Amino acid sequence: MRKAFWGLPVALIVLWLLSGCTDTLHKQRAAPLQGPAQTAFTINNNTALIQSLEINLTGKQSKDKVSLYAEQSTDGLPLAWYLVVNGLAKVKLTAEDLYSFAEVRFADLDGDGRAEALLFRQSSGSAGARGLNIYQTAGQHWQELFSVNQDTVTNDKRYAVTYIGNYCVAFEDKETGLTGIIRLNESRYRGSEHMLPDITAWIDPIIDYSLADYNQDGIKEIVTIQRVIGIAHADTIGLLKTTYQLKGNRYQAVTLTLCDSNDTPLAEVKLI
Ligand SMILES: [Ca+2]
Ligand SMILES: [Ca+2]
Repeated sequence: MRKAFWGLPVALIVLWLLSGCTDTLHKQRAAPLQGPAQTAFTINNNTALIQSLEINLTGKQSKDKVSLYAEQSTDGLPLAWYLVVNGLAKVKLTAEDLYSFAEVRFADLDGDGRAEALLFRQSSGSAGARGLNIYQTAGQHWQELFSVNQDTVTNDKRYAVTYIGNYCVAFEDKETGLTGIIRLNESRYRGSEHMLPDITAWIDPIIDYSLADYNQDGIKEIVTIQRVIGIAHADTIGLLKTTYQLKGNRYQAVTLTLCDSNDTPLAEVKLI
């Protein structure tokens, strides 16, 4: 009994001496409790709150507080995006495709009644490139369901876009074998017909994502949209659409479709 009585105060004094000062002890006690798989998010001088919202993710009565933070360089460029739920970091995005702006939205894509987190990013450039990562919100660690790495510059080794005369352009994607003929609207090129033979492969990065249950199986597909450019950047002559379907725990690209500028499909290849 006597040993146990003295044991606790002695241990506290030793801890106090090891820590060097009472202030450190206070900070250690004030830190949030951490489970093995949870990371408490700390705000510092380099983090900026971009967006904050409340949504019921856990199924409990009270709503969860979701915050989107940017870790920024001294000139304000994002170095990382964080999604934080009730003070715990669930997502840290530091890879390529950070873009300049970000926004989080929630939608139930797989039809299980639980919202997935959609982390959109947007560039400030003229192409209006957009990035999207999607996460399942169940469990301590959010599972990534969808992400796409894209070239921000035209990969002219992959695509061939050639004017073949008579207001027609031949399109070829050498990687997937997708080929098609894009018929141009003659009236758009009055006075600039001489520029048509100069059309070369110029495919913009993804500018938008369409999320809808196209095949009506209860699970939303994701369609990424890229512009096929004609004689100038303002001249969209076609659209390149990649359709992703949820296969197990991951969205996979299933088809690549070439459409004309009115969104009419011209040609399609299967990707799996
Ligand atoms: Ca869901
Ligand atoms: Ca579907």
